[in-house]
Amino acid sequence: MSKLFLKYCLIVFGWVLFCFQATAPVYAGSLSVKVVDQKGGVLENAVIFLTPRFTLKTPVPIRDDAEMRQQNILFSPVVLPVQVGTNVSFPNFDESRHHVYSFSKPKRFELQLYGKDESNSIIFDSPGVVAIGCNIHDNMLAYIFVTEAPIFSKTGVNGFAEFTDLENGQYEMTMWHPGISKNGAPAPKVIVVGDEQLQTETVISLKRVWGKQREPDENPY
Ligand SMILES: [Cu+2]
Repeated sequence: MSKLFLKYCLIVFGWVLFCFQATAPVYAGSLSVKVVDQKGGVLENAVIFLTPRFTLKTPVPIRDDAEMRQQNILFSPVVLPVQVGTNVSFPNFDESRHHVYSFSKPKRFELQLYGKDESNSIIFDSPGVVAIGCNIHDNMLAYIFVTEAPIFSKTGVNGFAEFTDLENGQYEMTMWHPGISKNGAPAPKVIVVGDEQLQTETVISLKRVWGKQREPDENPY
């Protein structure tokens, strides 16, 4: 093999590698948000929203698998964040029938009594909080938070919400929780994402009394 040919091969290989890297973006930014209440206790089910202050190279598609289950006479999840335009299904896994409704302004609806293994779905097309109940079971209560933010995550039992594979740039971070008091949300914060792991901690003040889902009065079995 001639030296010239080898050199040619190396140049071509290098060019292919360069093109591949240029066309296949790798987003390495990650963000971890810890949320606590005013007493310092970790807060589950807080939703963190990220609104990019730039145009995303890869737009986040609207989910088509969002689900609000009815199981063991409870809604699951208790808090479901979705993007505006998401079609949420309401499958029933109980023997008991449910009659799911909401009186909340962004989406008033009623799903008439339906039984096991039946499912209904609703498109949530306006932003805001939609509280959901069941006409048959008073204990059932859940919240669908409909947002225009393309990126969001929810805190787990440890109070942490995680974001990975974020594009580099500036984002505005806002948050919500079903028990949030009138002025309890922290001011929107600008987060600058680069190729590193960011961590932040924030406090949400809760109302003393707010609507929570309770365990059912009747045994579901
Ligand atoms: Cu029910």
